Amino acid sequence: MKSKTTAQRIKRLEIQGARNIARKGLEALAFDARRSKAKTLAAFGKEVEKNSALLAGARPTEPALRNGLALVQSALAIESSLPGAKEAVAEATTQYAKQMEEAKKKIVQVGVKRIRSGMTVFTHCHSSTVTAILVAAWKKGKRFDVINTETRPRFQGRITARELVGAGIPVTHIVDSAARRVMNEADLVLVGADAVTAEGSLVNKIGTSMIALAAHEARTEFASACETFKFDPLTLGGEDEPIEYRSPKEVWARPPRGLSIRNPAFDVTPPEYIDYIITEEGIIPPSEVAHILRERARW
Ligand code: RUB
Repeated sequence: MKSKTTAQRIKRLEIQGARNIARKGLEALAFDARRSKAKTLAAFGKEVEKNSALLAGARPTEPALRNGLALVQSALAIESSLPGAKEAVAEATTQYAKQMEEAKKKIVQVGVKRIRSGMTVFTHCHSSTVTAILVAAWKKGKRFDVINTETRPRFQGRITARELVGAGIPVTHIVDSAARRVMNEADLVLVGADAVTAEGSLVNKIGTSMIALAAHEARTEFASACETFKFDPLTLGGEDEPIEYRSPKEVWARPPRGLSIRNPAFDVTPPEYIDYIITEEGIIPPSEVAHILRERARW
């Protein structure tokens, strides 16, 4: 699919979740690069740059996609011929997709070990990484319950509920504001991540930080399952993770005139509320994020 169409689908949440956004975004970039009619290396470079900007701009809180696009740009930068450049885009996008897939497999292996029979896992929104861990744990014979939020205003929790129920896992669905009410029943809060900052803060679906607070108060373990390519190198350089604000229409389609509505898509959970992050490099504390980002910056 073309970059323009893919960017629109990402904006509309027809493609949602950080992994899917990164995967589909890079596939679109590679698709356009393959079909490019550019006659010179410079023209081709401009096309890739324009498509990258279009895809990256679709949703601002997505370092997994941004990191992949940056990888393509650096692969392109060392090419001196048009065929070489085309090859470089194909190679870099395939490589990144492969790395994402391998990382997910390792996260699932590690994550499954954190799920014990008899426990109740609380999750929020729809994270393909979290559902993969839960489904794999269930397939291994672990028997546990899940509580999941509906996730206003776009109800991504219904995608999670459908996937887990489909796998045979018992799921109790709650409205977001019931999180504190049921927190004492949960043994582990497991959520995904859109971004993790250098100071170890988790940027995830709006409501995550409130759930983390409730978990902290109830002494319920709080963890995120997150590939290290969601760590944002820009935050190491001092930048804040941008938070996407979406259309007020998602909250209230026909509000009374004069009402102001805010619709932030993500919020920030500080490191003190996060017990650990499940990554492809194993379980790490939030304080480890800066080390990993610094190692990457050295490459
Ligand atoms: C989805 C969301 C997910 C992360 C991780 O938000 O917050 O928890 O993206 O997902 P949205 P994954 O629906 O607004 O994209 O583990 O699949 O990368």
